[in-house]
Amino acid sequence: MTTSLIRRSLLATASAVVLMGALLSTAQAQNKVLLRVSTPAVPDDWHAKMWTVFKDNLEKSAPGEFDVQINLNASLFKQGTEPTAMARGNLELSSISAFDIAKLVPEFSIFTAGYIVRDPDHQQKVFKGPIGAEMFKTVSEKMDVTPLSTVYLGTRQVNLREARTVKTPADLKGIKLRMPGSKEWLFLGEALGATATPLAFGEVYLGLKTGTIDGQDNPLPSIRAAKFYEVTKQIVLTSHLVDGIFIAISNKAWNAMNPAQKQKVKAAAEAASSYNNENRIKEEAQLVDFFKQQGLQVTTPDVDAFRKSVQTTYQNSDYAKVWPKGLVERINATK
Ligand code: KDO
Repeated sequence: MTTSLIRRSLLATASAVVLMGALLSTAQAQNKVLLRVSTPAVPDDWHAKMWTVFKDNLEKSAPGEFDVQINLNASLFKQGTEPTAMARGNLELSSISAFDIAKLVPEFSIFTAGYIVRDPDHQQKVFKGPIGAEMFKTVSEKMDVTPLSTVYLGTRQVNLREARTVKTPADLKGIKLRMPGSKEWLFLGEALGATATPLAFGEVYLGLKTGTIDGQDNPLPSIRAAKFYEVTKQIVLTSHLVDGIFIAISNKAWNAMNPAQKQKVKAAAEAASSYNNENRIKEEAQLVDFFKQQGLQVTTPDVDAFRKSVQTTYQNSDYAKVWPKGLVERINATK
């Protein structure tokens, strides 16, 4: 064989080895269970970071078995469209809100109502108990997604571009308060006394900066993580909604898993929620000082006046008509 022939045959063998390696790694990747995550959360918020906890936890309990792909900032699916994407098989995981669920499971709107859930501990007890079990069963049947754990998003507060005196809902009259874009969210904004304006989370910073909106509502940790404090002057501690989101998986992905895989995925979701909940509760307690240092006014309104007005608005609404009889009382009695 000539030197050039030897070189050519060596090169051919080398390319074949590289090709086989590439095919093998593709095959390996294909054997992994693909878990695509989509969330509007910004990277510095706890419910964004919790997905890394989920991924790491799963990698430890089931090395090489899952391919978890995390997409933050609503980069894969627009805020609020995740449940549809999951039902269609285009997405496996997301953290869905009570508001997303209420669109398809009307009785779930009870958890979109202000001043129903008392605090993060009450929230966990409600969703880990019989009420949660009943509700999640209906969610799975009607939405084709399975909730795995309950994430405390924080207690929502009103955050204004210009400072003003706010004691009761009447003081928010005429304020263009940004809410996420669904009628359930807008109803909450109106119940607070404001003029609710729909806008996606990713557009809120600019809206506040340019003045197309007068304010927005979110829990303190999200106001910090999304830097809304840079473009607002006041936080009114209305504490109107102890907000929860739910780590949920598409039934298509869930039903394709064996029992051991399901158990590991559920455990990873619970670890992620716990990480979020602990850190968020801790940070929430410290943030009033931080915002004051940033030059914001942090004021306390007449919370009872807000509570009465918001509760009456919900009780008299069509939403309350579909709440199962006795559910409010059962939620209140959960301790
Ligand atoms: C928001 O848009 O105000 C909201 O807080 C609504 C939540 O349900 C959730 O979608 C959240 O945004 C995002 O995860 C961003 O923090």
